[in-house]
Amino acid sequence: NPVLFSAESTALADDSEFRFQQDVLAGLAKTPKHLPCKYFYDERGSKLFDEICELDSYYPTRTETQIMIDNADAIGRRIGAGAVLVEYGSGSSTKTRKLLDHLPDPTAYIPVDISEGHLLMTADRLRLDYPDLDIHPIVADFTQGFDLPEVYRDAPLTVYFPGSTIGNLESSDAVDLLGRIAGQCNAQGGLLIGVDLDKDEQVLLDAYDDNQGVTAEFNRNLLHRINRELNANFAVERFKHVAIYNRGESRMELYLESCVEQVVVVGDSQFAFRQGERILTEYSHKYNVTRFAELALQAGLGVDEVWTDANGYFAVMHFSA
Ligand code: AVI
Repeated sequence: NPVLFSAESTALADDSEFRFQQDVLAGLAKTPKHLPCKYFYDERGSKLFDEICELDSYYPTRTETQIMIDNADAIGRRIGAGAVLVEYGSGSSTKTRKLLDHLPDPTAYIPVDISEGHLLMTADRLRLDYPDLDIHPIVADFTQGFDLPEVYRDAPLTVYFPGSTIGNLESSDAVDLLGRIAGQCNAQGGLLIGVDLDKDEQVLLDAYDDNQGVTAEFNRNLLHRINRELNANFAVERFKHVAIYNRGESRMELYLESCVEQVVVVGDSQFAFRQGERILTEYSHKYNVTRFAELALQAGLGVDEVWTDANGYFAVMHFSA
């Protein structure tokens, strides 16, 4: 079970605060301005994201969940007996329970998440419900790489990466991350990943610009976070949420658009905005099964099996290294 030393946790927190500051200052100094989407997820951002997942118009969560339910036995057989399951960006591990329930005699579950409080609370709950399973949480930013416990080196290791978070990375970063995953899962293991598929533009626009304004609030929350944590003075109501579909790149793009000409102070720095100038806050790439399999192949992962829904909105794919 986990041994989390507070000194290590403090170092991680200091390091991540410093990175946040550096990334924000560098991103706002770029032309066009850009803020990394991984910073959406402070406490309020994570809650807003959970609300997005409940919206009728946000199809990915319920579609992926249904694919997992409909194919639970086949997925369990594919992963096989005695698995060590490592989940990237585990959050509250809701989808994972369904998977764990269908795995034959799993050895361990290793949830990996950047948000320590959430992760440890979830791990405690899981220990109560799965007393025979070794639950070993790791506080880490999986995009930066992390070490797995040595004890599981020879067990069949499956990386579980649901939610289509891979789509939030640019393709070269996605190949790098998939390459690191290929290095983690051994010959008996593999990767089980959720991939959002390209589809009708209106379905995408409704999902990323919902009529209740939850996604708009989720996007703008990044500015509230910067104000609070980096001593900034964004007038948040002077930025509007913009979601566009870039057909050439098969991706949704989220922006915060300045409604007026204005100057914003972040710590000791100042940033000028023209009226209508946008900050890019997120890409959400939409693949097709063949294109994603080709991307994974560049990282040394070969596709074994694919499960999709009747509309072809989403795919759950299994790969081996
Ligand atoms: C986490 N990620 C897969 C979500 C997505 O759909 O790209 C984040 C999100 N952005 C706006 N709505 C949801």
